[in-house]
Amino acid sequence: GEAVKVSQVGYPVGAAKIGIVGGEKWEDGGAAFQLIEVESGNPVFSGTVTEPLFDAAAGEKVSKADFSAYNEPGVYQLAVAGAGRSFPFEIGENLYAKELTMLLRSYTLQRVGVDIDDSISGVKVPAGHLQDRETIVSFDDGISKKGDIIDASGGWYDAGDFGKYISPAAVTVAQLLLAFELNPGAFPEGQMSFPPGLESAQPELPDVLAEVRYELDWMLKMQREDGAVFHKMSGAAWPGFIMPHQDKQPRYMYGLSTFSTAQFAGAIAQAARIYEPYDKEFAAVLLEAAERAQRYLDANPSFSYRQDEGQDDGSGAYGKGSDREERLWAAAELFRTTGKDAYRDAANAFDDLLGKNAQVVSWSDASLLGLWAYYHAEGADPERKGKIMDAMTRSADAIVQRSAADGYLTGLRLQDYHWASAKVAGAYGSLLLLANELKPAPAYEQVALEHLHYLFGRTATGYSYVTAVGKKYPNNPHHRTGHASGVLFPGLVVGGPNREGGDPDLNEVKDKLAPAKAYLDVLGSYSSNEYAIDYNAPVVFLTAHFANPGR
Ligand code: 9MR
Repeated sequence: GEAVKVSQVGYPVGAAKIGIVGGEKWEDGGAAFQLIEVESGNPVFSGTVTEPLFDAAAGEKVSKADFSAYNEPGVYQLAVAGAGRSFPFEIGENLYAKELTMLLRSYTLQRVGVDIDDSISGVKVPAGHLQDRETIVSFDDGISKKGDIIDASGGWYDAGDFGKYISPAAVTVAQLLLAFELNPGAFPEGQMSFPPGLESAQPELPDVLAEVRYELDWMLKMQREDGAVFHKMSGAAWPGFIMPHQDKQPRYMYGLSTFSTAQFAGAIAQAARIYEPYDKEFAAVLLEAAERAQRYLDANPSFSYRQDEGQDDGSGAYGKGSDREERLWAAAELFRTTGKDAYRDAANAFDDLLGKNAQVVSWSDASLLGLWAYYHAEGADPERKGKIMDAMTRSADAIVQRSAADGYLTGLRLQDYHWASAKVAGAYGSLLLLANELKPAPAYEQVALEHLHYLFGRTATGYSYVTAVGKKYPNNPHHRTGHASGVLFPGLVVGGPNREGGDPDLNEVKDKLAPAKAYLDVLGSYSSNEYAIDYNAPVVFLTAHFANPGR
């Protein structure tokens, strides 16, 4: 399975199906390939691979084996003369439902403050960080006082560490809710098989909304009376590789930023709209919180991000130097949810962001969520909608073009192989699907699927970047609870190749590795092998689209 790369999950009937063969010595354009049915051992389709093309990201030549014309459901391997055989994979009608469930259940397994005993994955975690009920404010600003105590219990751990941060939380919640909004058919009743005690108390709520609510309830606790939102909370020092309940250090509220307040307003306004049909009372609580956050932003029009001593010593920074992208999102999402003119006018103040190419969603840039919300708001200005359409299709076209020239069929540029490149691959796929909603184009959908094939194992390293998905996947993710309990949590998207390095293990070897191969499946490599909630989110979005039988 090393030289012949395929989606290690499989290819949908009717879609393009391409395998990739490469390696330092690969020169064999015109080599024969065969599709072999695993059960019978019989070849069912054959062809020749394309002329080798040098792929700069992988640092080697690659050829493509195209078996798109073959559409019989079954389990197959791709065999290429002179290179070997791929891992087995499926061709099928209804793929990816199992993977979607795994990706979603990862959030349940990351819950803070509850006992988890999950027979499906074998994950067993005693409730941890009960001290979050008494989170200590770390600064004075006239409204908060150093030493104030706030209940900030619950939510999801951000990643392989134990921090809880508003920026990745907001964009994660937003992408999960958007996945549900656009593909309700991919989220059937009972999908999550919640571990005992974690079932939703609201049987009418779709499982994904019950899970997201766990995070929303925590986010609401991060907001002050005046509408401002704390940036993050964590211990003062990085915890070791221990179980959550063994990390007894006090936890602090750190920072306050206009961009996390705006991200909060965007995600919470979106949630207010989506929960409304199921739970009017909760939706009203959400809407009040989002509007209060927006009032704080209106009263504090310049960017601010408190930096207090020691605040990044034991947790991630998630810092950026602007908040306009997030302010656009907040105003546009409130406009869409409420229809109020004041929010439309507030969103209209960000015209410059409508004119540029659309950027993928990330914790450091939520503008695409703003464009999307504005476009779908009733009463939106048609001229601005036209600009949004142009911005999104221009970006989508550029990804399609790059994918056609790329050895592994993704839109990843050399500079995209930085910390969390796998998330970027998911986000490129998501942008294509959003563009496809505005202006349906078979190429947008197909190239989005190529990004899912990449994430599921058709990569230069031969790894699937999702734990327990495919045949060769990360076994040693930088994940404290998994490591300390000895259980690999399934369905975690890891950061993936990162040419820039960032941890001692990767730093030692990165300069000898091609960008798309700068990945280490070792515990210590937090800059290439850590999981985070916002890495899973775009992959949920992509997978939900292709798992939705009604699409
Ligand atoms: O995902 C984040 C990535 O975009 C940043 O480059 C990196 C360095 O600041 O931080 C990543 O987020 C980490 C966070 O700071 C702390 N928790 C673990 C996150 C995943 O590695």
